[in-house]
Amino acid sequence: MKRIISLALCFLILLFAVGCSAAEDEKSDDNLIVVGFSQLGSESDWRAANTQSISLALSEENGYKLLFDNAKQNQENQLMAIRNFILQGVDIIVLAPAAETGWDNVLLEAKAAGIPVIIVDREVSVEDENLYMGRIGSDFLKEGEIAVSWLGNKLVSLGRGTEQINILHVKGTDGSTAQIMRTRALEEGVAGRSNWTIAAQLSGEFTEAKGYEVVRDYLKTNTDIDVIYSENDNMTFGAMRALDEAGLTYGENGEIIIISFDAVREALGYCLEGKINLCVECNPLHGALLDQLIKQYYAGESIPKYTYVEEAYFTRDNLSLEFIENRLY
Ligand code: GYE
Repeated sequence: MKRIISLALCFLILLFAVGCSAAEDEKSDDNLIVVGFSQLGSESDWRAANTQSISLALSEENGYKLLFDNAKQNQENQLMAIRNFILQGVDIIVLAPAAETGWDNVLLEAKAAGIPVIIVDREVSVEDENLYMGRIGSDFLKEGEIAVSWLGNKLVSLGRGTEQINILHVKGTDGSTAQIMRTRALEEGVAGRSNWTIAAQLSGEFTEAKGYEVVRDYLKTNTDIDVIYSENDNMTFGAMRALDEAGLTYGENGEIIIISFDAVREALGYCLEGKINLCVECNPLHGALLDQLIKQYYAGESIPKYTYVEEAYFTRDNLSLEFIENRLY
């Protein structure tokens, strides 16, 4: 009998505990800011670092409930995800858009539902800029201009300032701001220099697999290249593999100068080894800034329309192993 009573008592205590924690959960959930984050994909190391930065900053301990959707590089999936977030009545929508255009309707729907939208990373091109509250990201044109002017100086320092220079251009996802602006900087740079030519423009979609494939196929018929301008590190890794297979040399001691964007840890390692000549940084750490903007918004403060992240560029000369090891991405 004693045993039965103590069992029943345990059961009651358990029920009470479960009830309490459920109630607590409900209570704390109510106080959390619910954020629906439509991430465009997981195509690159940069993207993984961006997702991680935002997930860490918008944690439950920091007052958020994060609903995450990975669109796998497909804008249709992003439209669906945003419509789902609206249906679920989230407090804020964060959008990392695959392409610049095609957002007007869905952003109007979010606005009609009274849900503010913050854009991260690439830009959206919409008729009414009030369709989103603010954007956090990079100045992609500036990144491209840094690369072009570095190349000009590098060629002069090698005594090749007036030589004919053939540039193989490996482009990121067509229609994304990172592609549009990095491409614009290169095309303007080439237009302004009579001895530079773009040998070909290949579409590598920001992935290592595609970067490898397009460069490998190109090299089957043409190996007369002086420079590879690759719009992200993962495509660069693919291009390096294709060059190795074709028996072409590159980097500080090779025939082909390699310029890469993002400056993720692996690329900086290659840069330090002299295999990549220039890494232009694209900073994926948007999490803390995003958290700050959302908190400002809830405090009734106005938030800036554009917040640019800080970026640098790296060559073998300004890198060290210690710096690379301590880097967050
Ligand atoms: O450079 C690339 C990623 O939009 C900044 O997208 C981003 C670019 C980045 O996949 O690696």
